[in-house]
Amino acid sequence: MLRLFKESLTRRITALDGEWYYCKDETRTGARAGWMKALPPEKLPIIVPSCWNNEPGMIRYEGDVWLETDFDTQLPNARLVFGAVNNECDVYLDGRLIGSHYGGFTEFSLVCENLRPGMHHLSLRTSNDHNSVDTLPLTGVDWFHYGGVIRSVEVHEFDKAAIERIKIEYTLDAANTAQLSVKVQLRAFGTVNAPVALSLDGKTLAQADVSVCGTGEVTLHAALTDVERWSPRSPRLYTFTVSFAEDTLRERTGFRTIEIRDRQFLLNGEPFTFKGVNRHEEHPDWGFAVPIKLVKRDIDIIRGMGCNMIRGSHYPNAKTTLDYMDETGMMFWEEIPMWGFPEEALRNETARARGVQLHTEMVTRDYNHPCIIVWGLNNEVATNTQAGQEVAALFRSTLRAHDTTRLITYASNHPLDDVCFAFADFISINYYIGWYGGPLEKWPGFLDQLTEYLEKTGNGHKPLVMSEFGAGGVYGETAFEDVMWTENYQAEYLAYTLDLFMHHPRMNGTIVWQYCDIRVDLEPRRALSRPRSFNNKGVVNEYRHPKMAYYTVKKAYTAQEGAKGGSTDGGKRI
Ligand code: ADA
Repeated sequence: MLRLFKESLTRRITALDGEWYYCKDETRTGARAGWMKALPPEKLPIIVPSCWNNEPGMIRYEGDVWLETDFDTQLPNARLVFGAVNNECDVYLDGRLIGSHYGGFTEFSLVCENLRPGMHHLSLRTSNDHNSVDTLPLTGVDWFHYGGVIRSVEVHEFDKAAIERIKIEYTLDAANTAQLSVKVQLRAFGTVNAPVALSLDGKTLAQADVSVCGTGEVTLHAALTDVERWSPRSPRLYTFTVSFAEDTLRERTGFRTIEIRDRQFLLNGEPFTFKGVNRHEEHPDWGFAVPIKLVKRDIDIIRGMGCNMIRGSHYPNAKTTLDYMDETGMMFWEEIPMWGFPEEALRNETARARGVQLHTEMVTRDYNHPCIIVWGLNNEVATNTQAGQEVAALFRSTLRAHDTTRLITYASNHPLDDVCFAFADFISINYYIGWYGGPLEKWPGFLDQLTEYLEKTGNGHKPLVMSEFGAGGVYGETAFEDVMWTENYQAEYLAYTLDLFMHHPRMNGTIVWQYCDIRVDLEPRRALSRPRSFNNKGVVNEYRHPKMAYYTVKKAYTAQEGAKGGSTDGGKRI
């Protein structure tokens, strides 16, 4: 999948990005009409990756859309890799169904064996349908249900051998020696007896002879001395190469530790606080299919604001986004799109299974990124219920089965009656006093109550983060009065809350809601609470033009004196 480094110097990889054709299937009769073989003449051109809702006349469309393209292969075997298709996808190759996938923000891929060399027809039935029962996300979220092939599609070709995945596990000691344990998943088309080798900068670190028939796995061990640690100040990355018969694959990581001690976050043993923003990977002209150039610009703007971390609200981001955060030393919180689930939906077995699937796909895809320091279980679900506890336990154990190193949390909007805090390594609270309820001055009293509740429930030893707080300001709207929807009220709100939280003895970080304005659903009932059908709490608008609030956040996050958030790192810019 398109990365910011070359994934393989030898493998034949063809990106299918470019012009495809699409056709709406409002009556869901495409399959019966044989659309997997060829779309009807009314088909229209579409650029992939993209969201079809950004095509003329398609903004309100929710339902099935078919897409098609052609590609050629030379080798007998291939893996079709889909960066993400929002939200459901059936894949047909040369008219035959070869697989399906659920979930709009994680990668999936399909193996195709014994392909004849030459042209092939790829056809997708996709759907952005949601309901209020068991879809992830449900209907009624506070963003827009764009559908489409939102990330790149690639064809990886193989002769006999394929490296499927490289998972780089390590321990790091005080003398900066990394003990590597590199798990390599392999596939052989037939039987392959060959060495698997791990190398760095052309030097072989470890090697093992394997015999693979079908799929196999091998773990290679090596020690790396004098490792330069990854940190926001110095985001050093190491690119490893694995070879297996004729296939090679590269994977990049950085070495660092992340832990909690004495109610503090420690990166490489150094205390730090979160200075973050929530970011939706969205733009009104491209939907979720944001160009890499825009991602880079977003992260540069966020860094320029003095942030050291981003919460990827509310779904896994593109791999290239993670690559760029790896390169720039931006820490990241990644989560799945389980948003606002009421108790009943949390009890739904299909929804739970989908949650487990998406967590597994997220952690499997992204394990090697040093930027990821936090996994988020979900956002604002009914964590004040028994069903909430069951889901938190299930998701936590799912993540822990794949990753024992990163911090786990979830964003709670039940600060004073949450019963799931035991499943979080640190406490994350979404709260909006001064916007949805009560005057700003109610914040200190609320923080006292929260501190008391955490003590009472046995969570007093855990770090505490404000994972969302913010106010809507319509770009360009100003007044002499501190009235809602003005840039000046938004800026005032953030100045007050950031000052309070960053000086609060119990607080370990702030994540402002939110980086940019985002499109929300177009239903009339939303219009009153969401002017322009946008969530206007961005500190920049949807075109990334700064509002007054941007300068407020920048001032708070770059101030070195006095504020806890700026100085618990001993003045160092972590
Ligand atoms: C919630 C939610 C966000 C957004 C925010 C708001 O906290 O997690 O996605 O909807 O509220 O703007 O109200």
